[in-house]
Amino acid sequence: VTVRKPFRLWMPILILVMALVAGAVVWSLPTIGRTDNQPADQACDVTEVDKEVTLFAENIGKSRVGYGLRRGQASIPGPTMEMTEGECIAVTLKNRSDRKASLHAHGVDYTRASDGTRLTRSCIGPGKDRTYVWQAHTDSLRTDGSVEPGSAGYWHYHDHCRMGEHGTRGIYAGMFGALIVRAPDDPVPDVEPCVLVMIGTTFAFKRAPNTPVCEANLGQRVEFVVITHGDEFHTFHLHGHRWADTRSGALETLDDPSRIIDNKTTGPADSFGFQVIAGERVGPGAWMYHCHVQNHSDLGMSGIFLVKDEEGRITPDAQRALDAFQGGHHH
Ligand SMILES: [Cu+2]
Repeated sequence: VTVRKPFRLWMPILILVMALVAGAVVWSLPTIGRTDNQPADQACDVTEVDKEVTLFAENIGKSRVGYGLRRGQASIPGPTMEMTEGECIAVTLKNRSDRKASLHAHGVDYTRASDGTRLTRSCIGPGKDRTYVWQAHTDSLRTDGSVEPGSAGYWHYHDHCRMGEHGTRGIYAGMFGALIVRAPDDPVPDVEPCVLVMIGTTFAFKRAPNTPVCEANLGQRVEFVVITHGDEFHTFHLHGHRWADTRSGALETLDDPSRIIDNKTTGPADSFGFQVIAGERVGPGAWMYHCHVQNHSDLGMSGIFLVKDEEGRITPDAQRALDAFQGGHHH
């Protein structure tokens, strides 16, 4: 009896050890590969992407950080990314800023490896590079017959790592940009999209009269992308033009009942966009855009949509309005 006693003592210990090992394996399964950046970890094979982009994160002056396509070209907002449904894009971030940085996208498909957060260990330190992979899918029917929407939309990307869990300091430093995903049949604008980012009581840290001037010739198709960041809610208003409150800002058919608006309420991390025909029914001019929260507009949240004539000349009327806008704001 006494001979078998040690064996009976060993059995529970052995079972406990085996359970611990099994538990450790199961626990580590979801995290295997989380710091790697292998094709299998991404939403699509990084060796077969449709587009490759390099983005640099760089300090701008003392308090700002931006993204740029080349060294020394960081801007706020950063470069506008464009994708078409069905495409996969690999964005290699070269962090040349002084703190941790990442890319976190809204609206598209990505895996944990491209989530761009501390939680998923997909931030990178200063001097490091990392490739983030985004996939935009087309709409389709699920097996139950319901519609799975496509990725098309006016989205955005931003830092999620600078000096905290949520990228708050990155966003307030200027680390954000627009991400436009088009459906295959979407019309393409005639001029570069006008990206307006409402943050604090500014448009991308600028107040009137230093806010962006969106320019187009009469009759051109112009695309606006409006992104909100920070802690304020805003109401974006554009003079002389209006759009449908839909995914693209357009109506699908003549009897599409979607609401037509020229003023939209937005909150932090909201984004929307639309296309207008510059000066349609109203002609050339310096048309104002502004936040319609009155104390925000009074603090300088306004700018100009400059519609020139068909040959690209600024009309005398538009010039007078531009001068009044410049002279009416003291900063
Ligand atoms: Cu506002």
